[in-house]
Amino acid sequence: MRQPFEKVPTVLTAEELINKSLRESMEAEVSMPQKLPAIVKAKRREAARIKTAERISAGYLERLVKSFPSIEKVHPFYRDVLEITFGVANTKSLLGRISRTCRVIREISRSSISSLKHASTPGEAARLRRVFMGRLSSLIRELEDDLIALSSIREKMKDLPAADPDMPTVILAGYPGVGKSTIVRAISSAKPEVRSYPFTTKEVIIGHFEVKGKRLQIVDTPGLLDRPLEKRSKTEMLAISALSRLPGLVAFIVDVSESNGFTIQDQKSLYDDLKKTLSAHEFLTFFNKTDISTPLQIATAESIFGSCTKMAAAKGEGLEEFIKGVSEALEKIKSKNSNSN
Ligand SMILES: Nc1nc2c(ncn2[C@@H]2O[C@H](COP(=O)(O)OP(=O)(O)OP(=O)(O)O)[C@@H](O)[C@H]2O)c(=O)[nH]1
Ligand SMILES: [Mg+2]
Repeated sequence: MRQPFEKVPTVLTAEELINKSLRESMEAEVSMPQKLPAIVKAKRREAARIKTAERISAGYLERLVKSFPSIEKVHPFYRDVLEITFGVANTKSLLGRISRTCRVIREISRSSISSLKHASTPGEAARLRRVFMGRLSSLIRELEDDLIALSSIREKMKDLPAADPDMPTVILAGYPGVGKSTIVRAISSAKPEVRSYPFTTKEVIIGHFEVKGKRLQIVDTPGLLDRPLEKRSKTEMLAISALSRLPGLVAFIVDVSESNGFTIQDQKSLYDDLKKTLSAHEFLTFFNKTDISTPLQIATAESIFGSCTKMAAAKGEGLEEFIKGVSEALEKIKSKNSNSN
């Protein structure tokens, strides 16, 4: 699974970067003929220390900025999540500040090395190097908050729930207790993964299954697509917006037996509500718990939702039809998308 934020290395704190730069600069080795005058040796030694500190600090910061995925190019799902967690504009200006600092470090290194040429004593050469290290340290220290923020962005982004936004995805929806988790467990080839959104404590459950050699992804988000719109908080809406970036369809599960405490009419209201929220997605409805539903309940569900695939997920009934239904619908969506491209 490719994840654009995987390549971002561990972000050092400002102090760690300063210490690393200073330590390695003092260990810089320069080989010089023994007979050189002391002042020449001092100048070469101090120049090597300055260059090493520049290479370690600016080099590290440049790599950090470069390793960050291009915000314009990442999948919109990741861009949405970045917008929610830290803000795309904030992230861009933070990366811009780090890049600017790199340029300033390179500049002051150059000018310190050229001042070294005029040093007349080893003591003066050492003083110039110390002045450089002081300026370098304060430049890096100014990035302290940016580095902390970048570290937290990295932590959140590299462990996102939607493992693969390019994989055809079935997003499960329906009131609590309708049997969504039962379906994920029953059709997933392995134990479904459980992750949390970086901005809420809500868990996202991702399962994978295979149809004719093709891997499909099934996503269950307890507590997210199971309530009417007006009861949701802003972050929940943003989570739904991120979710809506996943390519695929919504499988709406109805508990026809009404044993979850919601009438079929309640469930239809939720369905209508979600259709408005996820307006770009195709919806496919499934009737679950038909093993404990009365003929009247089934007839009512059919009069409200039309004819739908009947399941009894807990007993393993209707799972084949579920898989067939969603994979055919996903195929249709795919060919429609490739025709419109
Ligand atoms: N009789 C019957 N019970 C079922 C069926 N499918 C699920 N159940 C039961 O219904 C209960 C709720 O199922 P879940 O799969 O946890 O429902 P859910 O939609 O994931 O619920 P939340 O996670 O709370 O949103 C469990 O006790 C299941 O065993 C079914 O087809 N028939
Ligand atoms: Mg569940």
